[in-house]
Amino acid sequence: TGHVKQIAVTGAAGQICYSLLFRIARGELYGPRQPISLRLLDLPQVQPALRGVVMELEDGAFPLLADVAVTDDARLAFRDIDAAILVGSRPRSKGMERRDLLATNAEIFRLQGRALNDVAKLDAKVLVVGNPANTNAMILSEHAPEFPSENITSMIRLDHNRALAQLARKALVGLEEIKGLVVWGNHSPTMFVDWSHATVAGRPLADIVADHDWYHKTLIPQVARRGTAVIEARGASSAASAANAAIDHMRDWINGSGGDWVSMGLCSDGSYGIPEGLFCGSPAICAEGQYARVADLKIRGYARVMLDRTVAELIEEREAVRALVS
Ligand code: NAX
Repeated sequence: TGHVKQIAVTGAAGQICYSLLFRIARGELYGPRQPISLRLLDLPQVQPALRGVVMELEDGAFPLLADVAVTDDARLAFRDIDAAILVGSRPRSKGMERRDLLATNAEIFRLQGRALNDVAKLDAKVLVVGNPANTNAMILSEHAPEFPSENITSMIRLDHNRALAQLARKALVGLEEIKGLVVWGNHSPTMFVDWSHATVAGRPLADIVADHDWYHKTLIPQVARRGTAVIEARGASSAASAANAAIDHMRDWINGSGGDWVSMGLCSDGSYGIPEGLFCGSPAICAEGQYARVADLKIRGYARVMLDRTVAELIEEREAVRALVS
């Protein structure tokens, strides 16, 4: 099976995966000529539900889907993988303290980090979707010391896509015409939609929209609250759009972003005043299976304040996790 791409997906019995897996099976990550094999990981108690998902994958009769394996063991799921999308995490249940939520997820990503370290190929591309995604990615990376931290990323693409869609609508331009948009920081209401580098046909997007009040008072809070708005309307959290963002993130990383910026949660190299080792939404350009962080941007005034604010929250999460283990 040397030429079949091995893709691990965790939380495979959950609602995001119910959309994600079928799109991967159609070939949306590696393209229409690349056979793939899925390794589905979820908890022991949901294995029956997972078998139902496997039946439906079979019933999709996907020509590219060479094989589907199901397991509750990360070491089996991650062996020799080319890519992993880590969606599974413990959601916050009623009455659960934030501390318990962090602790439970820290334990999940500690174990998965070890497994990744021990059995994955060093060039595997990993995306963490499960919340708190940035901090989970950091824990994963810390427990996979031999696995390159640059091959671990976290998802901020849903926020990026949400912002892009609203901006294109307001500016009356096509989505693909907007270049240089970035969402910085934590995947949480503190994330910062930065339009200060964004352009349409070389013209600053801010000049085209003109209404700066709208940017500050409508767009930024609207993107921040979008997840909650979807829950209120749908009675369940964003799933299809989250799966779509995960596909966009991985597909661009694998196939390139056509010269444009995308937002990815990247392990900080210390630039932009983001402490090294934190996973932070950042601008990147993808080409030939690699991403390059967009460097040397000027971050001033409002942008500086907003970036510092979301970074402060990431530092706080890191301290909270540190306090739990010591
Ligand atoms: P579901 O609760 O429907 O599914 C989660 C699945 O993960 C369940 O099947 C559960 O059994 C499994 N799971 C739990 N612990 C596991 C472990 N240790 N190993 C393997 N599987 C495990 O949640 P869903 O709506 O699919 O959302 C999944 C995660 O994505 C949540 O943490 C959610 O908060 C997060 N999201 C992250 C987004 C982002 O932009 N980074 C956006 C969408 C989403 O909110």
